[in-house]
Amino acid sequence: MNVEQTAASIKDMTIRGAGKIARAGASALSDFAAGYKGNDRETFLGDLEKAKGILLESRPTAVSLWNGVHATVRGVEDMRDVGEMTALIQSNAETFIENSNNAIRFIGEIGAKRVKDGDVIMTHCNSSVALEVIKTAFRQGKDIKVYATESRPWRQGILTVTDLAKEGVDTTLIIDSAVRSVMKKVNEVFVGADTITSHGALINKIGTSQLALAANESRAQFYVCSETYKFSPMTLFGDRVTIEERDISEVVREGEVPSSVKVFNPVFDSTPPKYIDAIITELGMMSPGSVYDVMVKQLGDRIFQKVI
Ligand code: RI2
Repeated sequence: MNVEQTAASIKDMTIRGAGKIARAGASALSDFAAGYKGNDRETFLGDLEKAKGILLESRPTAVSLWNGVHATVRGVEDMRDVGEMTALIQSNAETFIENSNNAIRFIGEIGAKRVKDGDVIMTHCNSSVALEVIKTAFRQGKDIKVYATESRPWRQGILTVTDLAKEGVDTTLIIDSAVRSVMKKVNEVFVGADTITSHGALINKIGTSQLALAANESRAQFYVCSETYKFSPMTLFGDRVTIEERDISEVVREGEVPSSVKVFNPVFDSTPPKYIDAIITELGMMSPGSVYDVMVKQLGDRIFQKVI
């Protein structure tokens, strides 16, 4: 898929999930580089900038896309000619995608250790990383039960329960408003992440913060399963995370409510760090309070470069 097609598929959610959109962005830039015909360095850099812009405009909240795109173009400006630049982009993209896939596996192995035989788990929306934790625990022979939320309006919960059922996991679908009532039975909550801020707040699918509050109330553990490329460098410098709002047609059919009624359709919400027991990353389990240190270490000298 070319850059425009990839951006359109991310926007209309044919490609969705914070990790998947990051890998799709990297892959689109790799294809753009592989198929590039010209040999003027400045023209290439201008065209690359446009391609990055098209991808980054597709969805505003998940920093994974931003980090995937920037990891793919890292070092390009230091290259002498277009041949070197396109080769670097392809190799960066390959490395990013490989690391991203490995991270999911590591997180699965680390997170599964938090699951005990007989545990009841809740998850929200459709996170490939949270699902990897649950499936790894199940493959280890642990007897588990999973409650998965429907996740209106896109109902990604249907993907989640289908995936878990294929694996053979004892899975129950619940409507979003059943979260607090069901939480009484739950030992652990595993959710994914779209973005994690420098002070450890989680930005994830709308409704995630309700699971966190209900888990806190009933003393269930609340775990965030997140690769470190979902940590947002921009938040280090004070930027707020833009919460995507999608079309109201996702919530109501035309004419279903009086025209004077306003409909609000935010896609993500923010869970404060105090409700998060741990963030499970490819670097290990960490507290939300450790995110700042990890980000600064990972950025290294690049912290002095423009990341905003
Ligand atoms: P993985 C999804 O966003 C959900 O919010 C999910 O928790 C998050 O991405 C992380 O997904 P959307 O694309 O990277 O459905 O863990 O809006 O697959």
